[in-house]
Amino acid sequence: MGDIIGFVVAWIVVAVLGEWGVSVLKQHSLYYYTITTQGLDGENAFGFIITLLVPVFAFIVVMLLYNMIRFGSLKLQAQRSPKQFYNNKVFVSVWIVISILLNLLFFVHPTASAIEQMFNSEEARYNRHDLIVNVTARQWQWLFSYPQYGITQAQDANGNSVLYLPNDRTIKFVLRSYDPFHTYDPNAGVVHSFWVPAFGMKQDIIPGETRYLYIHTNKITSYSVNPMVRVQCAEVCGPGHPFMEAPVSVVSNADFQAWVAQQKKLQS
Ligand SMILES: [Cu+2]
Repeated sequence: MGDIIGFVVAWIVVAVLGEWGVSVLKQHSLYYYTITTQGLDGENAFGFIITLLVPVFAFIVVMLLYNMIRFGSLKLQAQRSPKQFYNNKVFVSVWIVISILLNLLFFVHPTASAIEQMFNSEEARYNRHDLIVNVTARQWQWLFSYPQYGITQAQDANGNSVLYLPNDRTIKFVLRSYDPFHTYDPNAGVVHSFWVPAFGMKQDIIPGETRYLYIHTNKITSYSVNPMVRVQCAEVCGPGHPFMEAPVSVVSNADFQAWVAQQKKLQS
């Protein structure tokens, strides 16, 4: 009985310390940096799972350490032999029932509820007010065009590709892999992956296919504020792969309109 009380006390102490650690982590953002509502959903789902699993993890680790220290064989030989048993039906039953319930819970939430949220964001496809950004991935460069604004290739003063987005807006990325500068076969593309770490989302780009990624921006920020705010290819696509990146800026709507006007001048 004394061992059970000792173990339970140790378990509670470690679990409470663990939960405190998780809450500190949450305050400092579990992901590196999140700038979309979708990224925030992912962060919340991760927070939900980790909060529930800390006591489970603490139980296993404390059980292991407690048994090693308390019932270590060297110590036992010198002292006494405790009552041996090979099966504790109550313990095994409770363990199995809790495991099944936790798995069922995680299947329903956050997994199934996240799928429903993804379907909801797909409905943005029918929303004409969303900002459309056409993304072309080539070896080794990202090209961005804004068909609603007549911008064929967004670039900075030095001619490098840049991605500008207005804050608090749903954006539909249309993703394709081909090479407009490849003279003999523009469709001889390879697999790339469109990844902005701060979006909390990623989508592979397959030659010959058109894929989509929907995000809703929720923070004014840029690559100079945090390096996670950049497009980075996340699928090995040749020697230039690590350098296949482009800076991202999320700006206010007024700043976005000013940028559009400036880009239009650059295009002509
Ligand atoms: Cu690539």
